[in-house]
Amino acid sequence: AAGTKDGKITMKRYITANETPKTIQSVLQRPSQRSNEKIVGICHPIIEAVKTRGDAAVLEYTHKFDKATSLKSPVLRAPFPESMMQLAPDTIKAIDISFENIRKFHAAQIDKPLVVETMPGVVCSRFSRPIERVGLYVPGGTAVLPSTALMLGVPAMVAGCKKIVLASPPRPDGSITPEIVYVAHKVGAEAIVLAGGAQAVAALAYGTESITKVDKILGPGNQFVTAAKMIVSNDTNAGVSIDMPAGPSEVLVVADATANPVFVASDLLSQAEHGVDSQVILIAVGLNEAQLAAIEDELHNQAMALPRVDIVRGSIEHSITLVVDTIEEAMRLSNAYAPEHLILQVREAERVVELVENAGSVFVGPWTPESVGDYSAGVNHSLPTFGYAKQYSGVNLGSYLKHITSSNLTQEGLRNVGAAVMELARVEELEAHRRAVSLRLGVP
Ligand code: HSO
Ligand code: ZN
Repeated sequence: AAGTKDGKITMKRYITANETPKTIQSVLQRPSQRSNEKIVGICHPIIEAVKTRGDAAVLEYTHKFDKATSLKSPVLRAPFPESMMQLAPDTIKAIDISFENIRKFHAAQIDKPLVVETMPGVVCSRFSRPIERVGLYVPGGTAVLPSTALMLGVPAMVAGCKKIVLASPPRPDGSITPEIVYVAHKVGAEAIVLAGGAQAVAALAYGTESITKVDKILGPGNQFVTAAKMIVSNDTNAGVSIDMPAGPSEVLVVADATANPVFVASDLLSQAEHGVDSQVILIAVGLNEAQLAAIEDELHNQAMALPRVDIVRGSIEHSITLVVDTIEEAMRLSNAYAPEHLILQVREAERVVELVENAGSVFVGPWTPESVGDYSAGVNHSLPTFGYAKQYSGVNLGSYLKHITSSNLTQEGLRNVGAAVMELARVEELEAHRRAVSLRLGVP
């Protein structure tokens, strides 16, 4: 059986040619999430409490949920003390290199203002301005994630957001991971909210005595964070937007006979170790029994040597291998699944990229493990999960900007377009609209 307690750690295998399309569709369903209503029901009173009682409520929840009972203030303000960002030189170097690559890639996304003359004398333009205040949620939980602080903070800095506030649950001693403090410092954050969950989201959305209200909240999180983000973004009185809905992390690897089983297994496992709810899918293109067995043996052996083998067992339990005949079929299935991460370990991987319709981020060829994108290549790792790659982009520079349009007409321009405007105003029976043109042009 798949990923059983002491048996072989292995993904359930399906040969698509032997199954009905319906079966394949159903095995590609994401594992269902804990009832959303229940989570929402838990979040509502927390959000209300923070809204009405501010800092005191945030602190109470942090004492309760994060066990940081000694914490006196829910916020750490810049300039952050040196003593809170003491790091090994190698760690500083790794953060600095990653920071610089992420900065470069996101700086290249700055778009020049667009100017189009649609008719003589009718000039339309579009330009961008940063969202003024952003709140960046960096999850706690089973791993510390300074890389997420980089992925959210660097584009905010590049976009020119005036206020950058991080939020992350503190450790039980009330402190925050020094790597996260260092990143907060590097991106110019004004504060770190020492809270997690719905209480952190509420504090960012509504503000408290000591926490700045923000205009947009970005960042991944567990189901409580996601539900809270949905709730506050639906509250028209909050005036806050969010990046995207989030679900458990996932990877889909497409591998053919040219793929190295060692590499394939390591990529599957690097996603599997994130959490028991992570999902990992292998689409094997034209592999025979021996080739499939080679990957499966690698997966088991590498998994057994991992410190987080227990988490891996959990995620591999609901992960699958699909054996298909052609790369076209593989990509059809991948596009239908819309993976957060898509890894292509196939011949002519670059050409296969052209077949990608739905994916958060693509990793091309044998030398591109997902880890490079998770940390240091420069691409963002805050990506749409749970099939949302069908309609959402990952976090990018545009996530921190508004695009504003403007039009600027000359008298000649108004003459050129005026008749169309007046006619449509007449059709819509909006006479004041029509007159705004006719009075200017001196026509009836
Ligand atoms: N793969 C995760 C990001 C991450 N990996 C953070 C390591 N640290 C979701 O894209
Ligand atoms: Zn990862």
